[in-house]
Amino acid sequence: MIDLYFWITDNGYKARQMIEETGLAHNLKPVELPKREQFSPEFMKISPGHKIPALVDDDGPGGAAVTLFESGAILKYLAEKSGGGLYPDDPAERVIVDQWLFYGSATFTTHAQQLGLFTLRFPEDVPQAKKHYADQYRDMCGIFDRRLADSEYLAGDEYTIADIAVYPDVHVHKSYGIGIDEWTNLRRWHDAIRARPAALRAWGPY
Ligand SMILES: N[C@@H](CCC(=O)N[C@@H](CS)C(=O)NCC(=O)O)C(=O)O
Repeated sequence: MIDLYFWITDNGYKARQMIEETGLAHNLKPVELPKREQFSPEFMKISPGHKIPALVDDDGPGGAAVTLFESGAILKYLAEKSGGGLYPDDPAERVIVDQWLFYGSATFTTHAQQLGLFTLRFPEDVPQAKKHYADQYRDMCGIFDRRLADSEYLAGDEYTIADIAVYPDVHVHKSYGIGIDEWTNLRRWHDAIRARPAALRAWGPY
């Protein structure tokens, strides 16, 4: 059984959306960040950087228990464990998935989080920072839109873990004060993912 350590944040939803897609049996373990539960010694044995998402699988590779943090690593792990097709076997297709997966995890979400920080949580109004990160976010929406003009999903014709790595920070665009209707391909991609049964379950009650 998999224990998935989660909170209602962009990275948390990536892992939850993925595990819903796979259908793998799991326990959802909320880690309430506002209560600083991520700093508990028990949780930090699993995620030493005190970040969700994380997981513990008592039936990991070779049958041994495994602990794992970092959303991108979790998406790859769950895809390979489930064999459900969200991460292709073909090496040529994998490099495309990896490219957009890492772009989503390392570049897009990292900037979107800073936009969220300065828009929603920072105690002072810092207009330059808000503008800088809003410009970055909009630039990346344009990058996704141009990619999605040529391809149904980010890595090609099929929905993959690369899409799951990007979707949450597009889905919460309104909370960042940004509309996405001007990017028609991104809007089409977003609405198709939003309608997936696994996504509806993942963004529902926990
Ligand atoms: N690169 C990491 C980022 C994870 C991350 O930023 N997690 C945030 C919530 S979205 C967190 O747990 N923050 C709590 C903390 O840093 O104490 C990933 O992709 O999993």
